[in-house]
Amino acid sequence: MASVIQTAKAGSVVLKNVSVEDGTTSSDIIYDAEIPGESLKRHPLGVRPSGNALTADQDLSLSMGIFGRLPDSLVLLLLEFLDQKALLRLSHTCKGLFAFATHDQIWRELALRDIDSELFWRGTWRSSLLKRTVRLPRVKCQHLYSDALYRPFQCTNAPLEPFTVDIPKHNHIPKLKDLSVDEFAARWSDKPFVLTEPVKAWKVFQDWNEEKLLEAYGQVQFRAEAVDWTLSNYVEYMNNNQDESPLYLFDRGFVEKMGLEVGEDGAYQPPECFAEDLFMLLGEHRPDHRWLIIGPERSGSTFHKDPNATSAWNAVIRGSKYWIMFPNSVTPPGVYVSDDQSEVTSPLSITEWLLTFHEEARQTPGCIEGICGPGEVLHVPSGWWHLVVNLEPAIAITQNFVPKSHLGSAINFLKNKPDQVSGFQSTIQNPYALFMDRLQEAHPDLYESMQAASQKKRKWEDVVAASDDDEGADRGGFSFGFGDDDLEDED
Ligand SMILES: O=C(O)CCC(=O)C(=O)O
Ligand SMILES: [Fe+2]
Repeated sequence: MASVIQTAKAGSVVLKNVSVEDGTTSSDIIYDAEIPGESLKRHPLGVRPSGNALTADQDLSLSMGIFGRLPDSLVLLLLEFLDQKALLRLSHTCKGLFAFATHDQIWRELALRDIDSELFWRGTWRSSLLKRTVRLPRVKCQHLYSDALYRPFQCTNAPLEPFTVDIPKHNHIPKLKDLSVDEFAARWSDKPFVLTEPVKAWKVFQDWNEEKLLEAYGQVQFRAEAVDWTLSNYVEYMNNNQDESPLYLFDRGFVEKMGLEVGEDGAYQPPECFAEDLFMLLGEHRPDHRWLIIGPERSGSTFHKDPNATSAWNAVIRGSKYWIMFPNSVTPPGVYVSDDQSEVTSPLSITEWLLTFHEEARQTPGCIEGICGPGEVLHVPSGWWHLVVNLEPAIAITQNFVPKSHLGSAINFLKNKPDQVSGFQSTIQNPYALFMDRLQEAHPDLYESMQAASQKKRKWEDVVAASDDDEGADRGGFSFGFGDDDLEDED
């Protein structure tokens, strides 16, 4: 078995007499990830990008048997079918498969496949699943050439700052001190902007930091993507992980779980200009509309539009977020949308998108970007695309709402995209009918004008369809202000 000796390199330890079946010798294995002065660009096992194979005189994949003949991404995909035991065994067969079978993304997939909320975070997914802190032997794999292994490492370690500086002048998201309801309705409900003042008066802005949250809510479970973890476990994860796309705490039940009061004199209060919210008419049946968001650097949200054609505000309590946004009609570079907009495909990780498409995006007309810092709140108008990345560990609250100016969009969405409507309790069979009933009851005039706009639009579309039949002409692009620029009436 292995005996351990200190080496000349400070902080690292070499294993002696390790029996690894491909002939790895003691000098092939180094313990400890921290080697002072080592370039961040170097993969911990020395794995290099695929292109290096072209000029290489050695290639570890030649000793990987059948696996060595498959594309590296397919090897990773196949390994996702294995369990812990099989992965451990495979990792002992040769250096190349050691690198693949210890790749932490595989262990993350394994953990998330059958997630256990009791899973205690130990720095890597592999250690957490094995229930002990296992420091990975640093088998030298500099003759393994694999983008599938190298790229996630590169993305995890790519600095984000270069993407956030030198924002072209016309791309800047405007910053305002505060806005009244009337100013918002008259000029701003279609534009992203940042308010710099109102959040600074919130109790949670004064109170919330990692320490205090842990003290008060450390044992409360919150939702982080597919996992329900205690806040204390999530914070352990947040402060010590190497995931390319870290799990993001995004909890819709935080107000109840934390026993918060919302409103004047409460823990927080929506800024005045966002107070008008017609989905409030749905009362306890309104779809999910507020979330606590916590995440480390690199965590964030890939490109999406907010649900049910709602608008949103996003208030940063701690940390900072970089936002890049596009209006409804401009699909961001690198994002592919199905005709009915029900499916959005884009690179899996935010950093991958930034590395590949950011430069082009910045030059795309309509692009708008900026950083939202602590105490600031950003407005996302209905229908706008946005990608958000945390530049440092961040705590935020977001809330979705329907201002009068986007009521048409929300109604049209509920009516014409029932398969894409989200966040309602499953007992609500017909969100559209429920909302229209409530609207008619509370605001008969508004209800009538929405109905009239809808009918006008339908008539116009009949005319266009008839003339298209006659002339084969394309006459899209006109709307009667029903606020539904990209929503086709599909009934
Ligand atoms: O903070 C974030 O990651 C952004 C969340 C988001 O998409 C939103 O608030 O609409
Ligand atoms: Fe969003």
